[in-house]
Formats: sequence, structure tokens, C-alpha cells
Amino acid sequence: MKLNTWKKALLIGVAGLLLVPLAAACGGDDDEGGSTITPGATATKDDDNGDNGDNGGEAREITVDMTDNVFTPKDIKVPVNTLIKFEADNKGTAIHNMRILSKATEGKDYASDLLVNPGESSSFEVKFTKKGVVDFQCDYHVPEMVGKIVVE
Ligand SMILES: [Cu+2]
Repeated sequence: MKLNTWKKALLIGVAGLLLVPLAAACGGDDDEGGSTITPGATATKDDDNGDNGDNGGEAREITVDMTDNVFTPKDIKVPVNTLIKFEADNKGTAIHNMRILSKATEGKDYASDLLVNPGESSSFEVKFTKKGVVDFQCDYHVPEMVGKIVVE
């Protein structure tokens, strides 16, 4: 009886020793499986790029003429979540700029160069993420030189 019990204990012990490496091997496989999650996260980035592609890939261009002291056009409609490239074109004789007052809705104002000299232009890209109305202005000729953008 004593011998049998000892043999059983030995067998259980050996079985345990055999199972430990197997479990470790399985754990190793799980780790490899876990590492494949990282490329999966990269794929999410690719999806974002794909969305940009759906928007046409390139930014929509909107030229805004700046004269003394008016924006043309001064009422602009743009689609939401679409990359827009504004070109602020100074066709006047004074210095102008174009600042979109989007801090409240987009976290920052988008703007051309601070000083756009006569005969020069300045472009900048914007993607509005919220629908609504956003004002824009020339910092030097407020409140005369203003306009609004309807994001829809
Ligand atoms: Cu101005």
C-alpha cells in the first residue's frame, strides 16, 4: 500500500513536470497572439487614411480674396469633416489676414499668415469637425472686414 501511494505520488509529480513545459509553451503562443494586436492597431490608422481618401484625398480649395476692406466671398459653406484648403489672396493695397474664430468649437483658431502683404497670398488647411457657423475676420480691419463659414 505504501509503495503504491509513493508510485502514485511519483506519477503525479512526473505528470506535473510534463504539464509545466506544455503550459509554458501555450503561454508563449498566447504572447505571440497578443503581439498581433499591435499591427491591428496600425490597421486602425490605415482606416483613418482611408476615410481621408473617401473625402477625395486632396483638400478642397477655397480662395478668399482680400481687398480694402472686404472678404470675397464673405459667406462660405463647407462640408463637415472635410479637409479644406483656404487660400487668402490679398488683392488690396493694405496688409490683411484671415483668421477663423474656431477656438470654441475646434480648440484653436485657424489662420493665414499674420501679415499677408498686397499681391501675396497665404494658404492654410482646416478640417471642421462640428457643424455650425464660424466667424472669420481680418485682425486689422475688425469689425469691417469679417465673414462667416457655415459648416454643414
Ligand atoms: Cu484687412
